Amino acid sequence: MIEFKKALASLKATHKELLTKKNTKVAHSNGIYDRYVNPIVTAAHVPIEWRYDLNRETNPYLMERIGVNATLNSGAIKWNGKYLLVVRVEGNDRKSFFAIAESPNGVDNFRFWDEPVTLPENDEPDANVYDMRLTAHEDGWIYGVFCSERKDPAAPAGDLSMAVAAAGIARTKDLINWERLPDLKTKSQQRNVVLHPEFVDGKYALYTRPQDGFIDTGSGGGIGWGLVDDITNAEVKNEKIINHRYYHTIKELKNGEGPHPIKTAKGWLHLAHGVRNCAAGLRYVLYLYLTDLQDPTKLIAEPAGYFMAPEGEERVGDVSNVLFSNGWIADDDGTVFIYYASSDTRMHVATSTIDKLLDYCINTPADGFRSAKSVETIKKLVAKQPLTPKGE
Ligand code: M1P
Repeated sequence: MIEFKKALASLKATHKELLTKKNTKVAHSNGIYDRYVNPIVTAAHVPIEWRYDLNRETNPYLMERIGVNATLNSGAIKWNGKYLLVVRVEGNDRKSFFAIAESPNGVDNFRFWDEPVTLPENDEPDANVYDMRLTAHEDGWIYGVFCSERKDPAAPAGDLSMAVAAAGIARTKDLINWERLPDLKTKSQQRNVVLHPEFVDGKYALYTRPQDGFIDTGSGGGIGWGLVDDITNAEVKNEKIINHRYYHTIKELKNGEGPHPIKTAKGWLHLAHGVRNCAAGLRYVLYLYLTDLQDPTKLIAEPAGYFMAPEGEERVGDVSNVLFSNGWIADDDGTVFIYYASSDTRMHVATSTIDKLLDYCINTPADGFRSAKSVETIKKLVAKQPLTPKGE
């Protein structure tokens, strides 16, 4: 009996210590953004009430009854002055679900709300749901667009891994009660679908990612764009590729829109992920691009290469060598909180400002697609350096 009491006290104390741990910026910055020392949401942050039966009669050994494997790819929104993440929580059973974690300052003290999100199902239930992007749309609703995965009905008998990915759509006014709308209809499978926050030509606009199969984007070409008349019965009939993939770049294999773009004075600022293949497997990095304010499909600027790539402990996890982001928050003072997951395992934050991100986007050289061009770009930079007086 004393053992149970001691174990429970220790469990609670350890959890509290983790939740209240202060986060600080990493000393070194590249001038573009600041990383933070601690991950902000991990499996260990998940409430102990979701994992343990705390009743001594029914759980005398204080065993964990429901394990959590990872907390990753989270949508984000500023809500009533708080920084909210709609976290993809993945159980030991490999099922993901959504849960809201809230912080007073955006960089630490994230706490989950009392219960996970109850997401209504459609007629054809989802096997797995993940990677929700939140959009406070000008129509007054907050939309959550996410991946809904189901077993492929065309899978040959005995194949238990073939799946079909579609964009699920739900909306809410309070982030507690969610209305499920029909999944997006498009010509192909979809993942990484994101709702643009404004109407365009009086229609809802979606960033898409057409793909040939569940994993393979194949002829998909890149990040797409499509307009929808009725979000309660959403169908994209025509998709236009607005951010292309190219040979020998960080996104040659596939790419996908991150959170919805931020509206700035100089254009729509986009965060996306790019994927390439190598001997160690797929490598996911983050990149930025800028599109025209009047025509969000028109590319204005795109720096060469990645904006952020996995570093240090970020490199290792369930699916190693992955950075993925589907949430960021732009504060009124221009601070941008970039929420990203590392290696499909844990959540982190990096901070920057709108001004810095625009400067990065506009003034970082674009990809020349050849080694010789990269050398040319460096030589141009060297040639324009201010002369250094001898002795300095
Ligand atoms: O494992 C890395 C990521 O793989 C998928 O992303 P994409 O569709 O771009 O390949 C998603 O399953 C994502 O959740 C995951 O983080």
